[in-house]
Amino acid sequence: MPLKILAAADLHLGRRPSRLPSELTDRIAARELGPAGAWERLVDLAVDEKVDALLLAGDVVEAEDDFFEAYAELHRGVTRLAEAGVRVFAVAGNHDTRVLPYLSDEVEAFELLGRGGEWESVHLEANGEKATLWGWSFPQASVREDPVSGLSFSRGPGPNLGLLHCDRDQVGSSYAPVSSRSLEAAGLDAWLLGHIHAPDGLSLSRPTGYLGSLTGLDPGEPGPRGAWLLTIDQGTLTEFRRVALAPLRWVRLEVSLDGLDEPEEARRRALDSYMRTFPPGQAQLVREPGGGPASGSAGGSYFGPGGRSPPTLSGPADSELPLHFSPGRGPPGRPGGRHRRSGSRLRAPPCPSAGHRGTRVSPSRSRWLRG
Ligand SMILES: [Mn+2]
Repeated sequence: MPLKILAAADLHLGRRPSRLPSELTDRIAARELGPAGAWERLVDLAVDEKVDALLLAGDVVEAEDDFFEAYAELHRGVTRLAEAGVRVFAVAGNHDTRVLPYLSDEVEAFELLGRGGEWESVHLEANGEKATLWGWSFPQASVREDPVSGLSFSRGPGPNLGLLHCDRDQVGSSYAPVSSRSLEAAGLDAWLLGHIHAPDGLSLSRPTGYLGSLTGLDPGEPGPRGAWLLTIDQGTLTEFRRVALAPLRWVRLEVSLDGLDEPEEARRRALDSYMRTFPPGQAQLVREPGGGPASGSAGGSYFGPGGRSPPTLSGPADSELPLHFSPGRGPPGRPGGRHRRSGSRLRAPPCPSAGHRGTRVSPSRSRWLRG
């Protein structure tokens, strides 16, 4: 029996999805279409599929100062997961440096990793399979140092996974700037990242990158969204794929206005593009592989759920095909440092505040930033 892990990031519980058309919200409550609905689906999925652990890579909650509603949603979900025997691990992002420690103190089953900006590891074990999880949490909303640079991670048993909220390759960022180079040099088998809402195309052959927002929060977050399923079998990561469970999917339609003679022509072309994307008969209920049902709407740029049928892991993969993955880098070492729970901590050394090597800031990336 394999060890199954679900991972998600950037839930932003408490935020209302913006610019939803009234045709949609007349039929479906905005709650269902936003982070709260997505979180409920995630909990359903974890319970139904009996995963062993759920990992949350930060920015679980939208606003620290007014988190009562989000806290209630989170508390309810985590309690259900605990009752089902699913362990929940999270790291704090720049949005939830206070609420996650609070929740972790209140709910035993909710385990915050790397509290106060100190790296921490835990060992996961189920069905004879093992994994080691490393995490670091924002100690405050702004962190200008690379929390990975210069560290050596003593490998634990099984595949070693890093859980981190950070701003990758963005020199000078206030949101834990991390270079791809330091992630690679850390020697872990995968890095599950939060903060940037556009998901990377993760797979067994590309196991490090952004998980993306759990659901598209506005039209600037198009494409399939959801959680990622990792399966560990015989000591190896054997599956890494997206489960597109988001209740809402934004779709960008391309309409060429080249050679336009009169304004009315633009409307016709937009309609053509819409009809090609959502052919008649499919517009009202489009079920995507591995995800929940979605329905088209008159504006053509949005999907909404057609019902509450739960997503499933047994459908065809939404992302990449499974490939063989080799995690080994010699025999696993015993993690050193002070012990806490079943794992250990190591203190991050002071990091240089300047001179990070990173790639250039891409102007288009700033739109994904939810600082
Ligand atoms: Mn963030």
